[in-house]
Amino acid sequence: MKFAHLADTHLGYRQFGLIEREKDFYEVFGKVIDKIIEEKVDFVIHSGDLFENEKPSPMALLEFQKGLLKLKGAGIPMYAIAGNHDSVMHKGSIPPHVIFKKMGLKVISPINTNYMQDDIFIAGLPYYPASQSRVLKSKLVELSKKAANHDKSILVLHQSIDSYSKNQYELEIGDIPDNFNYYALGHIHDYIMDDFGKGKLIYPGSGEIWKTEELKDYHINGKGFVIVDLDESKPNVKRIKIDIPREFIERSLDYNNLESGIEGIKETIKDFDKKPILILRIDNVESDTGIVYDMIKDELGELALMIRPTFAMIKDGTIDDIFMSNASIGPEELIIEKLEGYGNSAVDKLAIELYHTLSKGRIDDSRDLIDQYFKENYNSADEEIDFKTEKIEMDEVEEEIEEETPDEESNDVQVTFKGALK
Ligand SMILES: [Mn+2]
Repeated sequence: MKFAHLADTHLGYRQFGLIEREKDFYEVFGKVIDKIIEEKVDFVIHSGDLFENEKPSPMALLEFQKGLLKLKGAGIPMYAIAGNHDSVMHKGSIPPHVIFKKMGLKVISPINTNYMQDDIFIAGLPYYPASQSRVLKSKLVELSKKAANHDKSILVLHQSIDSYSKNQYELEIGDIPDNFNYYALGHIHDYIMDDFGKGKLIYPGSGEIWKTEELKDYHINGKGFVIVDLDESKPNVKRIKIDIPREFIERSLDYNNLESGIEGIKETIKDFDKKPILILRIDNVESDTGIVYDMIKDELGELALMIRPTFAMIKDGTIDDIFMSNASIGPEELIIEKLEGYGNSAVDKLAIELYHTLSKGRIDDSRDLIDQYFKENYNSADEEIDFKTEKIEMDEVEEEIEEETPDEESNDVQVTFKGALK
């Protein structure tokens, strides 16, 4: 039994507000699907953040549909959970994954927590925020008990764990049940492979460079996914690297040698198939950064998709870092662009107001804005938001869809929580 494990594909992400970057993410996803089919796996697991957000654009939905139908055509089922990006915690909300159930996508959710793929028990849960980790932990205990009845089992989660993400995590490594054979994780965008429980714990990493902070790991591990063979006593994990469509070039330049520095970069990137993203640091800047930026843009603008320079100024003997992105895109514009098409002016307004208050460190004002927003839009003043209730409502919607359209092509045993109780 061989399966592919991928995560954090973030379809629909328009990095730097550039359509080219959105297409890069689609291109990588297409390559991953082709490679999966070539490898003749038995099934696929996606560990969350399939889409960049919970309301993907038609383009993002279509790109996923294309991949899913290709897999279906090759007889390869796909299992998926919702991540923090593609799930919502509002009342009555469902993740976009649900749209694809009729096309065979097997959504692992709080109600459909587990499936059987031949003799392999596949269980998982969508992303739970740190504030809900108590609920998450109790659900993990239940899944662990169920897994005990099977020889081979896989746990699918979209969470950070303290061992791999020191600063921010929802689970400690001790919270993870140790009786599964494979831990198919998502959320951390770097590639992580570890021994855990009865087998392996893997974060395959994101498919593309979602944040420039990922470059360090990218240069070591590349981007891609893994293929896992569960026939051995311990899972055999093979890392498959998938070339990303364009490179990110990081360089430091010295203001006093700017021309030769620029010339060097030109030489490096002039024959690239696709224009790279340039991340430049210019040290010892003595003049107006605008002049330096214009000079870089004049020389390299045609060869690069995006130039992101940082300037280290010489000012009164001290060095002062200034970040300057493309002048046409400021944070406020990015927020507006990001929210475009959501059709929710109340959220737009809140986001912009929060940007203004938070960037000025006005924490109390920000809190008031949020409280006011929730009071107006979701709850009466004295009613607490109950995540659990919302989840149940979400499950009911999912179940309704299932009942209306029994999946006749699928022979998988679907044990739901409610079914198991009965
Ligand atoms: Mn992600």
